[in-house]
Amino acid sequence: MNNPYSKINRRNFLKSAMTTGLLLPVSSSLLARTSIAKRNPLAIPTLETGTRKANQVSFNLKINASKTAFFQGLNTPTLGINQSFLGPVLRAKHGDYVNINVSNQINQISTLHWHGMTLPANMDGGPHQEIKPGKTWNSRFQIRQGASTLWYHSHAMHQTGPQVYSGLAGMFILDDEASLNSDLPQNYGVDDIPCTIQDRRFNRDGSLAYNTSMPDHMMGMQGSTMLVNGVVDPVLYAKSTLLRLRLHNGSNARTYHLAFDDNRPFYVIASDCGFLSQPFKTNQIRLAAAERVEILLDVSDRKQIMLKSLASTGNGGGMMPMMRMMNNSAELDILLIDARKAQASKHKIPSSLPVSAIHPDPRKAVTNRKFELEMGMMRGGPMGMMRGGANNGGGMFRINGKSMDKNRIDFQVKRNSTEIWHISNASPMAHPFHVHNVQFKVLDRNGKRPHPSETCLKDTVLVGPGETVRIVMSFPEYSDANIPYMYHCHILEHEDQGMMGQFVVV
Ligand SMILES: [Cu+2]
Repeated sequence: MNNPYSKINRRNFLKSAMTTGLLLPVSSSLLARTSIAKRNPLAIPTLETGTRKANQVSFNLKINASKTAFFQGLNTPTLGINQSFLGPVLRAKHGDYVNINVSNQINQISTLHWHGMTLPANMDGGPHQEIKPGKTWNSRFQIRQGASTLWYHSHAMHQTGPQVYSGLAGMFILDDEASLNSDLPQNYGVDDIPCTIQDRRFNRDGSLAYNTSMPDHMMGMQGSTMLVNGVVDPVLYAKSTLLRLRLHNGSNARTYHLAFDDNRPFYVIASDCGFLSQPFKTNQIRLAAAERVEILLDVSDRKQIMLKSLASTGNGGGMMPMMRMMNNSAELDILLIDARKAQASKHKIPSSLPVSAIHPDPRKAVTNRKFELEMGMMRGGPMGMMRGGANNGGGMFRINGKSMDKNRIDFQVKRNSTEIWHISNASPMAHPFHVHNVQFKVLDRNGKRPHPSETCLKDTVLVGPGETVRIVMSFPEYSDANIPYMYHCHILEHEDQGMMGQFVVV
């Protein structure tokens, strides 16, 4: 994607680079908002539905290194999948047998993980399915879950953060009969818009800055230049007065507090792995790294509105002042929506939504497991972070006292069984906890009911400092005593530094 739309000149770029290069975050709202004439049309990713024979669908993906012109006159070295930055939107249907060839054309080991997908462990694309340079990996599985907005990304051991940051990610949309027959907007790129939201930091030469300071390692990599689908300062020229936005937080670390600048309400219809039971009306939603929500947005007043991330008092609150200061929680402009020429939509906000899969039943749980998320500074004070190194097999980022070890299976679960996991956060910042292969239901947060937007099936849940979140999940029928699935923090720098573990299903 050599962005042909880029109208950002060097001066605007330097403005951006200056704000992003400073240690202390500067709110983009302090700067003059980029005028609409200088904004870049939102790119709609290529929709890749593969080569189909009945319900057999084949995809060919190439991981490659290239350059992307985020800013006019500056070429940024990037990684991409079938394009220079990010990848196409893959799309398949419940019941399909997908066959995906992933060829690695970069000079480092990589993987592609199908985030949110139920599938055999050897097809998952985690750290154990590494693809060496020049090699091709074949992943085959049947889509056995319902309509949802999933995604895919690199999951290479210790390299997930830099590889995703450079561009190895894309959206994976699943359909089912109920969603296809529903009255929801579903005209791709017209009234059904994929939005992969990412923050980046650029150096003056246009290259991406990555992990340049201690806060980057500690808080995860954040930047104050916002991209949607790889476009800086994007504008979506709405074609319809009712938009379905698939909002995907593809950022390495940042949690967004999404709202529109006129505070208008919108309707959450789905989260990570399926639909809510009914649309949930709100004017603000929190979206942690790796989470997705689908919203319906009424723009029939044909105005220009800005999707923003509101300033927050930290990544979940309760942080120590030093960490709160380092956490970039400034207000950010994300996507301008210009609805002045929108055509009247034939859709309306529905009263009910397509029924998705059966939710796991906590009464059937046979096992309770406890997970404690820890960061180094909790033991031995802040200098513990600086020392790094191992203690009890643990580095600075741990789950239950241990850092990830590819050669250690942390536990076994039984196929077709139901378990309740208690995830506690003993660190001073929030962590988005992700489990491979399952869709779970959030039972409670410190004993309180979850937010209405979290009441559908999910694969990632944010756990705030001092919080215990209980989730229930039923493990599918796939089993493999040797190849594990991962569970981990989806702040990719935390994952790379050890906040990850592995389980096998037997
Ligand atoms: Cu984390």
